[in-house]
Amino acid sequence: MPQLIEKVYTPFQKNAGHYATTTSTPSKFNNVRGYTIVNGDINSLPLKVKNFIEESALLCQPDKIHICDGSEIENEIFTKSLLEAGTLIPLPKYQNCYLARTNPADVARVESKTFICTPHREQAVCTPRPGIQGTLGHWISPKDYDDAIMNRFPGCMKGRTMYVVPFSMGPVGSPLSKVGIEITDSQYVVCSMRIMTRMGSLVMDEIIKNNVDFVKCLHSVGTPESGKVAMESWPCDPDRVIILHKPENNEIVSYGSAYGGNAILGKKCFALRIGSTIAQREGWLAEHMLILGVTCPNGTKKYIAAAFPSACGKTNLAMMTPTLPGYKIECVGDDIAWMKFDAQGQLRAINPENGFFGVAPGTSFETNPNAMETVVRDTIFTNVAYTSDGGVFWEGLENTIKPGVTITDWLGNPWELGVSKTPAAHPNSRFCSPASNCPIIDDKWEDPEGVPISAILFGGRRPEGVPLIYEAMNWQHGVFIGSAMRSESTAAAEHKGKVIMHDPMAMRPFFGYNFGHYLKHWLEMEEQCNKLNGTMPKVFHVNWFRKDKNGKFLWPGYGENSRVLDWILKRIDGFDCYDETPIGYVPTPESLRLDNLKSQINLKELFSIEREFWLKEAEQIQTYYDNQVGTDLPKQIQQQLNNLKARVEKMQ
Ligand code: OXD
Ligand code: MN
Repeated sequence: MPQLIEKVYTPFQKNAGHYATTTSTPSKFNNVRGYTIVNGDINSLPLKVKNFIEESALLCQPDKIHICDGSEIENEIFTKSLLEAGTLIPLPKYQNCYLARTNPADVARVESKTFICTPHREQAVCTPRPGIQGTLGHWISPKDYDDAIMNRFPGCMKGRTMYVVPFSMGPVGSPLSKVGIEITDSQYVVCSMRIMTRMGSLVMDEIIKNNVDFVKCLHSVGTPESGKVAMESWPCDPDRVIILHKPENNEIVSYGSAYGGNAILGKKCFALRIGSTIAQREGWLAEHMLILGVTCPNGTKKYIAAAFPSACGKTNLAMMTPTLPGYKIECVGDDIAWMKFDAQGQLRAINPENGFFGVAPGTSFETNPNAMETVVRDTIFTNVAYTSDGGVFWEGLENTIKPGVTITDWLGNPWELGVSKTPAAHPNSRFCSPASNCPIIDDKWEDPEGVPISAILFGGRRPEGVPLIYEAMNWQHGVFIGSAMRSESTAAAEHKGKVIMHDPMAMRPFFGYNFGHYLKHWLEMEEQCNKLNGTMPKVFHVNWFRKDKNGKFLWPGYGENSRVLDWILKRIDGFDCYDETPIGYVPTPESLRLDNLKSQINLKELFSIEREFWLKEAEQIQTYYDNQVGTDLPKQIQQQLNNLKARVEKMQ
């Protein structure tokens, strides 16, 4: 935030007569408070916390301040008031579940309005080729950052309560965890943060006891310039949304949206954008990855992390019901992994989140029964449809609708199965559920030491050319594969249509610093591991989404992906069950278990590696690097691409 004591004053003076504080002396802002503390004791808080609250209050001018304790009773009070305001609709078919419907202009992350602020542009983003629009994040100068705040925040919480939410990303007290304080004027956000993070007095006590630094997160749903909110039950200011990050101050400022990653600031803003900058400084990795544990029939268990772009099946993989007999999958997390080497050089991961914020459409008893079991308790659904029997509905749940039950779509209109032409649920509608409700949550999911990671998977939606699985030849090759990831766009962000987009490491919307520097950091992890005499995890690329010429998926996916995990486990154990190809190692035909598969698999097509396709792919990766990364590209990554080109050129 700008240095409030001095800077808040300027616009306040400009707007003389408009703001109550105009004539007050800002350095004595205790005099100009004008708010009541309705919960918590601000004077018992460490000075840095108190300052953050008071500066935010001075800027936003709420009527009341509520310091959240995270208790059950507090949550009940907020839920009741959200029900009264019409923000939440009860779902009596389930236990303690509610539906929120947003302003239709506030339905997804807004990447185009998400910025990283650093003194110099090249610290935050790569320098694209002249005339080319950069796609690896947006930089904002410190001055524009301050201006953006001062143009939006002064007085934005007038008439509202400002909630102070202390939260921990990761189990409270774990050496891998970090804490934050989110200040927000949305009870919906508070309730969501309570599900998605460890939140409340426990965390404030940790800040007080250990004097730990916290990430400052300021959020307001905003007040449109006209002063009129379009939808009382979902105030927001979509025209002026802005999501700001200032890594050098460990600071996040978000205005205008109450939706998901824009507002639940522990998630993308903290755990990924600010998290990746802290990780770079401290020598670890903050990644857009699920974490799962897989136990094979002989009882050995391995943990795997996997990076797929938003809405590409991370939650489904993390909660998979394996079809291969004797296998068991347990879920540690479905979206974010923080990974660090321990003293023995073993990479260990925690899931910094406490809940799932999963994409609802497509989730069903067939595709993800564990998620379905998770969401029927303690869940806030957003922008799904609801049913006259008090339940929810979305695309994929057609066979759950009993005769006579009617459906209301996410916009509140009657919706008829097989008749209505628009989707019942918004394609980016979500469930927000506690991870502890997941029937297959791993018993080590809250282990403060994290779980040992044996393999990292990269993947995306690639309808053409990319085989079901291939293994990187070494760490550098693996980092290259991650950097060259591409995937069909989805509804998780504001992109239009289905285009194959570059989404390096599945992190394109989430880098907190220059992508070239990020790759360098990834490459350096190997050195760190070697110094500790550890073993690097193996790296793989998977693609469940390859289609045949008629547009039909070549691989059944979901539980059948356990067959792919089985091969990965064999490779982790050092079995020599691969064939070398120009793009990496693929399973020998007999090593990928296809026994008892219900459908016939065209293995040849599923694993075909076409010279023309890969020449073109290599060319497109080169263009991408040249256009987007430029001189920031580490030379080892360019070398990996040269090697790929040379190997593909030699193909018959
Ligand atoms: C998410 C996303 O919400 O990636 O997890 O968009
Ligand atoms: Mn995600």
